[in-house]
Amino acid sequence: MTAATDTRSRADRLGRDRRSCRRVEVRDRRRNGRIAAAAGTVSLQVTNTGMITHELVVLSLAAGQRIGARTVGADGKVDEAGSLGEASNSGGSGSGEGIEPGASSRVTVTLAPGRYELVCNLMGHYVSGMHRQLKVT
Ligand SMILES: [Cu+2]
Repeated sequence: MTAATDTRSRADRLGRDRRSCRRVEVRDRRRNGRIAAAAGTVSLQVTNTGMITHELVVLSLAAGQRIGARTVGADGKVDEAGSLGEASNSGGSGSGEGIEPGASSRVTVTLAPGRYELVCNLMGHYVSGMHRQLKVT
C-alpha cells in the first residue's frame, strides 16, 4: 500500500491515539461477560442497574491469573493497590462514594494490550461474583 492510498492518520497507522468507549452495566447479580477494547485510551461508561450501590475498579491481571481468584481480606475487599482507575462517582467521573442505583459513572484509562479485571470492591461484592475480564488487544 502506498502512502497515497492509506487514508488513515499517521497516529492510526502507528496504532496510537486509539480511543474506544465501552458501556458496562453493573448490577447485583453475578455477571461474568467479557469486555474487549483496543489498546490506547479506553473510556468505560458504567451504569448501575442494580438495587444497591456498586463501583467499578480497573485492576491488572498477571499472566495466568484467573478472574475472580484474588484474595479477599477480612474487610470483604480485595487489594486494589495498583488500581488503574475507578468509576465510583455517581453522575461524574473517577473516584467517589459509589455508583447509586440507576446512576452512571465513567473512568478513562490508558491500557496496554493484556488482560484486566473489572471489579466491584465494595464489601462482599467481589466474593459474590462482581468481577469481569477486560481484554485489551
Ligand atoms: Cu458491587
